[in-house]
Amino acid sequence: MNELLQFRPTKAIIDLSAIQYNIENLRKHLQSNVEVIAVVKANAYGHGDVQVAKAALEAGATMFAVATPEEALHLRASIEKTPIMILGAVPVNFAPYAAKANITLTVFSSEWVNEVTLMSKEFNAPLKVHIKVDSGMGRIGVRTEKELKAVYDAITMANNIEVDGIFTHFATADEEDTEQYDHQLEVFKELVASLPVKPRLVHAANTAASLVKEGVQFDAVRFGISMYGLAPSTFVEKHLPYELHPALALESELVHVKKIAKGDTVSYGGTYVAQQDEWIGTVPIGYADGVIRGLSGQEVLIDGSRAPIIGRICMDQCMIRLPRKMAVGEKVVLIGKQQQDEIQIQEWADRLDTIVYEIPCMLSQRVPRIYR
Ligand code: PMH
Repeated sequence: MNELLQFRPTKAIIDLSAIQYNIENLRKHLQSNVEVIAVVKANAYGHGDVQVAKAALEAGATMFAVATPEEALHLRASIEKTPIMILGAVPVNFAPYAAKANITLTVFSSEWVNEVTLMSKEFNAPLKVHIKVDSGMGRIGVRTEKELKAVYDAITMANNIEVDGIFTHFATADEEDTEQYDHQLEVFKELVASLPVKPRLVHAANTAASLVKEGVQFDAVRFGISMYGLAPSTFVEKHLPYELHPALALESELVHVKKIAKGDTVSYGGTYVAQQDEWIGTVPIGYADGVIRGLSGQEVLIDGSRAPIIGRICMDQCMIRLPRKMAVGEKVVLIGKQQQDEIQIQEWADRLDTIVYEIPCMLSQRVPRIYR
């Protein structure tokens, strides 16, 4: 959206230099031949796929990962050459589009390969695939050498399909206990070793494994959450090899200020009752923007002080209790820094009893993303 055509003051500000800083530091941490696959699925975890991808490319990422065909095509419309892989299962009828647009697919079923083989004569370029190994995540992938061989052989028999990579995904790389992680790594290594030829790109590590584990970098790492400056878990946060710079801030402004009297109530249900005379500010952001009702009680920053969201959060607005009388137009920081204080995404995640990943993903399309 054109910044000049934004009238509502609510916005997410994305600092692309923070994203680049996080990638550049990852690259210093990795061995020099290890590639960085920037995970930009779900609109780059809510940060904006195209803008993040371009910034990541400048910082040295060599491939992008998304979740769906639609996400891949959306990115391909702006990114001409860099390989884009889809991490999820895709329907057979997407294969011709993938071959044409140089989109790499994830495969784990020989039936899928056989169906695609029937159409592959018409591909004008070979279809690149990465074989997914389910080493213990229990989501998608081949689980045994036999299943792997069946998929691999089916691809070898097809003319126009090329194994570009093989990968797996860890369920517990961000936890202190390494038992399941160790087992998954073992299973993956065994399955990779059973292939007659090593594919170009073997990859397993997500953010957590890339930052805190040894011997798991293989040819590439898939860097998601910490590209955006967020630690995958409190365990990883304690062991980070470098400081992360959060990329997202969420800001708005007061659109109305009033004094209410002791006993007055605020918002739906009248659940908030003033205990004394109070100054209340209205902020034009609500649950339709992703500031869900569970965030009632969460503080915001205003003129360097903390002010709580009071009463029920409405669809498009919420109210905060001000430390004193303030002017309409006063800046409100819901996520990010103001003066000496900062509200981190972790604080929201703790309040909502969830993980940091969910927070930027839940900021809706209505919140314009502004790039700095
Ligand atoms: N690779 C795969 C296959 C993924 O599913 C994800 C994240 C990543 C890499 C990146 O992980 P990171 O952000 O921890 O670096 N996937 C998800 C998910 O499905 N739910 O939460 C995160």
